[in-house]
Amino acid sequence: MNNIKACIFDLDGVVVDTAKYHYLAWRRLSEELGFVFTEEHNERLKGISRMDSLNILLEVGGKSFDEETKLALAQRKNNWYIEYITKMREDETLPGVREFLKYLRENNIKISLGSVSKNSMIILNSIKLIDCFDAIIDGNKITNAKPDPEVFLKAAEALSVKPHECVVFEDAIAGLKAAKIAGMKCIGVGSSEILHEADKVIQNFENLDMSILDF
Ligand code: B16
Ligand code: MG
Repeated sequence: MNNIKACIFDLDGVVVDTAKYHYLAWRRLSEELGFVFTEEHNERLKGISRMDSLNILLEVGGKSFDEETKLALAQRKNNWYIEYITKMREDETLPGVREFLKYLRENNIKISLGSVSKNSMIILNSIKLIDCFDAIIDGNKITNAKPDPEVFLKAAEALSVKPHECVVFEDAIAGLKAAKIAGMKCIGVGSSEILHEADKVIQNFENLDMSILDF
């Protein structure tokens, strides 16, 4: 038995693999600016806010711009990104996620999204997953990106549960840190070598049962 009452899900890299679309859009921007941005560079952007991502991209390309230009560049990237994510389909939901969300609800576990993405509603709409969440906390509702715990604390508040009653599912180190600072358990989704700060690590959501919430 445990005292877990809620699960909070990161979006990009946990529910869907949007990293490839972020990459396509950032690469398009780098090409316009005249330099190469590789998939390896893109790894550095996972879980990081849009403007922080742009700053890393510009550092890779050795470019600097004033704030106004940077906002316009980020907007340009985002417009391309939105083109891609509006075309996403239900079968792009990562393996086992849809079934696990349904299973949690059947077992009276509350469910929230906890993402820094400002595009989360577009994505959840495309993959038809909005109804699976009791609360949705995303980049439009927070002022501080991960590793600040704000996004997860707001999710707990929205679900009327205490932080120590929550488990966070995360694919990024910044997200694991945020969960820990929030006083929550966290389960890494991906490689245990990279996500060693997590309480547990899973490869995907297939064949999970309630024992995953035992700590
Ligand atoms: P947007 P998450 C994060 O989402 C992504 O991992 C990160 O790569 C992205 O830059 C960030 O959202 C902002 O996204 O530009 O759509 O607002 O992992 O917290 O769900
Ligand atoms: Mg993520």
